[in-house]
Amino acid sequence: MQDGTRLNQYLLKEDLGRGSYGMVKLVYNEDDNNLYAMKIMSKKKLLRQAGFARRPMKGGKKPTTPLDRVYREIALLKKLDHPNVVKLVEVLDDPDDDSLYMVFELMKEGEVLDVPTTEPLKENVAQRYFRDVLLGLEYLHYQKIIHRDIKPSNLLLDDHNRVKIADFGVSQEFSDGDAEISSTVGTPAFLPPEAVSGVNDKFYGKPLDIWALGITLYSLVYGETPFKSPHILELHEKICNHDVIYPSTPKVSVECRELMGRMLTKDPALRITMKDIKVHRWVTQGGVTPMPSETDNCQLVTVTDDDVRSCVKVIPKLKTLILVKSMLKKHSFKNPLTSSQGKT
Ligand code: 8R4
Repeated sequence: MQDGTRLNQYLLKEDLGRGSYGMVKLVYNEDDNNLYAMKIMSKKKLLRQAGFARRPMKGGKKPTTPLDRVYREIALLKKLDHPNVVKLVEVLDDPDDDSLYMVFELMKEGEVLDVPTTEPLKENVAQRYFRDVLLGLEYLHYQKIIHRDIKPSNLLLDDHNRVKIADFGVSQEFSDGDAEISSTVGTPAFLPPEAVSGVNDKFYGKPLDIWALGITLYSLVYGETPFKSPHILELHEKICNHDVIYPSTPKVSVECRELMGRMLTKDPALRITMKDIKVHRWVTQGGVTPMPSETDNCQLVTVTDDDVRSCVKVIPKLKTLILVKSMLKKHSFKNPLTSSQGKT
């Protein structure tokens, strides 16, 4: 084993990528002889940035410490069970150490598309992926979770060419109706006008995810985001005031452009909703392939105090943790899974 670092039954291998709140490594589970993806996070950082597990608590049972909130959120993530949401298998925690380890099913093919690219997806492939993301996102919204960072690099492919949503690092739970969001986290080029204009101190979460989904679809079919600038204020200005330009190449159908236009509607109140995207003619191929209903796609997950208590596996103090940390400093962002298959 090149690194030789171990955490319980997991042998730590190459880096896979970096998400919003920590890095993700390829690991080998000696108990079941399978590969997994392990996200390594710092509890301190989670608490300091307070971007994880912000749950608006309206009366009722309130968690005692901020760390309780983190664990409650982990308990929820662990209970999520949907074919288009990356499955969290196990969480390891050393109470005396700052690191928290989340073990996910491995998505062997990695990110759906590395944007920008000169080789965007064919429209029919983008459509298949988009339908997967729609179902995953509908499920998250149904669980009252706003993802807040939908983008191609957070959409992962498994070996059956199915897309699953990853990186809940900045996700937010909301209580009723829709979340009112105030801070701006997420990726600048994927943020909607209401989040960057500076005139609103509150905006809704679902339309924010829908806008990001629109930028994502645009990126999948054109290979780049519609609004670009190296200067953040200029980027914001474009997002708020510029029309979306649809290049003449690659050729994209009017149906697809029309859908993108409705997701990229500047006014969040006029933006298309999940319900209407699901029956849009580009998504259903004019009614030929309808989407499953919300009822068929979603089942509400509830989190009990017992879930919170049992969601993490407590691991004993390990000298190897020091090694893991030193490994965190040297990262390569290549996909060792596909690059080892002889591609150059
Ligand atoms: C991430 C789960 C991935 C996974 C993009 C997170 C992010 C890391 C960069 C998304 C993940 N199988 C996060 C879990 C959590 O919250 O930051 O299963 C996986 C994951 C990543 C890969 C595979 C993967 C493989 C190759 C290249 C890139 C990512």
